Amino acid sequence: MIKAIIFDLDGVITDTAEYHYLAWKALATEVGIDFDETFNENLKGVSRMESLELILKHGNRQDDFTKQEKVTLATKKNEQYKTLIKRITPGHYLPGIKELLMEIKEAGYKIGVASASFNAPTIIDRLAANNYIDYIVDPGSVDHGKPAPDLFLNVADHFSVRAESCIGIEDAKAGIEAINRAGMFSVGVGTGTAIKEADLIVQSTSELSLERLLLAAGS
Ligand code: B16
Ligand code: MG
Repeated sequence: MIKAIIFDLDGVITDTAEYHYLAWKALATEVGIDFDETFNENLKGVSRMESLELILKHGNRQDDFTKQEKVTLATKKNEQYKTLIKRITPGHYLPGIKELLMEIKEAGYKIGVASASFNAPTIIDRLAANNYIDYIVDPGSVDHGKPAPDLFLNVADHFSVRAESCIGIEDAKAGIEAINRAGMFSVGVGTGTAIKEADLIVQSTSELSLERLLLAAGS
């Protein structure tokens, strides 16, 4: 029986991917690396430092910086990102998500957020979504990011529910793998092949409803 529904943030609750893209693009340009939106898909759901490594590798510059210099680069990207997310308002939910959160909350299920982002609490604040969300994982508190299952399992642990009693919703390949490895029912949002391993696939967040989720999960 389903007891908790766990949301990814970027690409599921709100569309911060564009802001990550703009901030990484600016940083990459500074170090002489170019990348497009197709490459950017690889960064979705991936942690800040791992994203930087992927970008440097893409530009064949992974050995050109010390660890400290890499931290400085990642911090610089994050400062730019933090400026961009100041634009987020309570009007910036992805289609149908606010209504879905309200529906789930009213029905008495637990709602968790399993995002790789250290900025998740700020974004949830800016959306004014705190009333719906019972728990946000601190990504610094788990050993491994997505595609490892840790972030999702941490939420189940917090709610004292079994993984089989959770539905996880994601937009990224790494995120779907994390949910599947956690042993939860996975829901993929999107049109590309990234989410093809999900148990249920929808093209847009507007197609999600509590009834559809529960039916698909057999609950
Ligand atoms: P931060 P999600 C992920 O969010 C983003 O998709 C990914 O692009 C980003 O690098 C990661 O959060 C870390 O974010 O730099 O803000 O800590 O999809 O897991 O909600
Ligand atoms: Mg995401």
